[in-house]
Amino acid sequence: MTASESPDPAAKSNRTIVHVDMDAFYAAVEELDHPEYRGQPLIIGADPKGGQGRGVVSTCNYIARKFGVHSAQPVSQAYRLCPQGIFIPPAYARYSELSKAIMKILQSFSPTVEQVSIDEAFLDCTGTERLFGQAPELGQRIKDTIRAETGLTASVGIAPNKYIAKVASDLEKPDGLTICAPGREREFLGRLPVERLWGAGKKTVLKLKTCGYWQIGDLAKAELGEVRKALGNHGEHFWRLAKGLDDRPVRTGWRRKSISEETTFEHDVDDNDRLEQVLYKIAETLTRNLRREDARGRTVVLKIRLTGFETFTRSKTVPEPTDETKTIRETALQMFRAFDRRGKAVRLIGIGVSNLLFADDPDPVQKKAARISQMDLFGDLSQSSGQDSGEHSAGHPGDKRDRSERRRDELLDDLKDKFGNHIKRGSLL
Ligand code: DCP
Ligand code: MG
Repeated sequence: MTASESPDPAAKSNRTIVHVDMDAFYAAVEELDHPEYRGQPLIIGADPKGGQGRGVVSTCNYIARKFGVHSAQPVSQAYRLCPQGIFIPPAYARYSELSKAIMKILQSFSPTVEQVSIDEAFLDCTGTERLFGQAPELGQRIKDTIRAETGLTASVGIAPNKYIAKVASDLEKPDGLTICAPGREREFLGRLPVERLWGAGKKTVLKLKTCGYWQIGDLAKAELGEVRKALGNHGEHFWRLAKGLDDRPVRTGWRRKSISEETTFEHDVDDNDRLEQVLYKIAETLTRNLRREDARGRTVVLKIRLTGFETFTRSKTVPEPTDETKTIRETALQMFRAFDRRGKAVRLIGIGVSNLLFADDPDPVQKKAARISQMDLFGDLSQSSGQDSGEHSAGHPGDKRDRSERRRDELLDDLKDKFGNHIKRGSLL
């Protein structure tokens, strides 16, 4: 039994779950550091190059949103919608610094804080009434403390479970505070559109609407059998959410779920050799980042965006969690070679790795698996004599390759740390 399956006595009863999400986070940090940007449309993302830029928008302030600018939009489009906007590239180190400060503040309200992204976290504040007051007071205190200590505004949702708390924090952005009292879950969700079901993508939403479920309340009233017919295996999950039922505990110790690296080309690229070279480089950077975080992943994802912005992903799960450049590169290349571009050139290409496992994972099952992988690693190093240690081992041939590859990856990481990124894999071979 994994930790997430274990019975949690707090899960079923009246919990006080808080969801905090910072407003226009990257843009708000830039406004904080550069008061001259305030009051104007501010867009964080790749250089728009006077409308010829090829990257995407990370986020924008609420003034820019009025022009129709939003996250993940091509910067060229953002520029067309809002040419008078201020466009600036992201400064991740600063956002990360403030993110840490915010998470620290949240920990002063509860020991159970689950960070889910750079600007977002759940807190289980069950039983803190005597310390911080009832939900409205608690929410206001959290917002005020963040504001006082960082100068930034947060939106807060408070509800008996994670799903409703997350929906609530988004309803009155920016600077919102929205509360759903216990017992009012169905009423709270009832009139919201099915797009608000957590985890429902475009396909699920379309299926729901085709069956006549437009509002969450429509789904809550439906028979489970009907919902299963419409949505298959996921039916029950969404049906329970619609009824306001969500037992998931707040779990401490956030870990990223995936890691990725991508390149947008200045001009769309049609040449397969060039694309493979770029994938080669992306695999290098990505796996180096994986190793830096002591993480390994099982699922390799290839992302391709073609001329015209059509975007595709392909994924493949490898037998063992890995951080090995060669395995990840070859898996991505296989998917790339099998992908039919139908003659279209490539605008963006990237690789992601998900199903991540960390060496110091708190989950006992994962920890065990990670420890086994670590033993592999130490087995390799302890035999180190400047030769390919695989030759001394009694493992199957796959192990041999794995170990020499690992040695090569680590050597290259060290060289890059010392001499910079221009060190190339080829020079080692
Ligand atoms: N982000 C990004 N690319 C995306 C989405 C988000 O780089 N496609 C980054 C920039 C955001 C930050 O993550 O500032 C947090 O994401 P949110 O979805 O919470 O968006 P914001 O905080 O910017 O705005 P909101 O007020 O809607 O939460
Ligand atoms: Mg946010």
